[in-house]
Amino acid sequence: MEKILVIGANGQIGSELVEALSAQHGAEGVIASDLGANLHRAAQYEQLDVLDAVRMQRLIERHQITQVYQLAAMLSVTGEQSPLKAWALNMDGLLHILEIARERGQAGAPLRVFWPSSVAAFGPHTPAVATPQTTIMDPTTMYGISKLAGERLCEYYFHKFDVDVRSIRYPGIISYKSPPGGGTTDYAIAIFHAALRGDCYQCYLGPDTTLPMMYMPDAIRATIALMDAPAAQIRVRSAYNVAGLSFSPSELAQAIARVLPQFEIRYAPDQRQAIADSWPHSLDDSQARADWGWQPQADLEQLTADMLKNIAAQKIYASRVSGFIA
Ligand code: AKB
Repeated sequence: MEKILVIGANGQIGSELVEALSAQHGAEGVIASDLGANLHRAAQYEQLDVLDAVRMQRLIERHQITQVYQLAAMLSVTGEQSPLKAWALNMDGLLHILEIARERGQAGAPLRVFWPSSVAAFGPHTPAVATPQTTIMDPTTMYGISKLAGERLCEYYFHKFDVDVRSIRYPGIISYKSPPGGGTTDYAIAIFHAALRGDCYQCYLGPDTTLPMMYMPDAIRATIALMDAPAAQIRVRSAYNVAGLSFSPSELAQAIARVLPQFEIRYAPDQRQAIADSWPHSLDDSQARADWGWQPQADLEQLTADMLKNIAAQKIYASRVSGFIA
């Protein structure tokens, strides 16, 4: 039986991953962990600072963990506010778990590791359309630099120490359950909340800034499918491109306006524009499709309808909108 530890369980992806893994393995098979309190009422929860390697190791031994999802990280915008902290958190968090996995593997108790990379690992010289799996990577943010370095570490630990580590280059993830934390793609969530409040949304990216995005159910499916795939099928040990959908703020605004015709958007690009401009518009994910059967499901219309319905059902944001039925 698998025993799974999710580090960063209070975050946007972590909270939904714990739910999905508990549905698959039973709540007794999944331990959520994060810095503070058990925000999402996980059935099993341990406080853990990803920088505390000793506690991490004890916890993994005590619970006889077989799989770890190490999701704790600082994203692109907050990373630029504190670059050295972003480097320390993103790199040491990964190194600690890779070292523990190396030691456990050598002791005959192998640990499978998931670590998230990002489209932020690409840069201005990367081909922007249908970005290939293997290409130029020259990230300009500390977050992106840490993701590229992390990818190299994952491949290194796989080849050198046989650590079964797997990774995805996440696009911007869109979800309604938990807020994102300091990314460049966060506008694609905030816009729905503004629309349901009846506010004109002031977008910090220009109207034509196309970025790769993914709806959370697709992101969770991709993550678990990659971790469940037989090791022999995983031919990429840095990180896989996975595409969901690609759209610009104006295309998303038009999709929202098809449901809420009174919705308005205004554009006031700020320093986040430069980050977005250095990232791809779309990804070629043929390797993930071939190796472990990746197939995205959500399209822009579905995503828009689902986001509006679910955020409205939370009631907090829907009060000033008339004519929208959740
Ligand atoms: C961010 O915007 O920083 C993240 C990412 C694309 O990794 N959502």
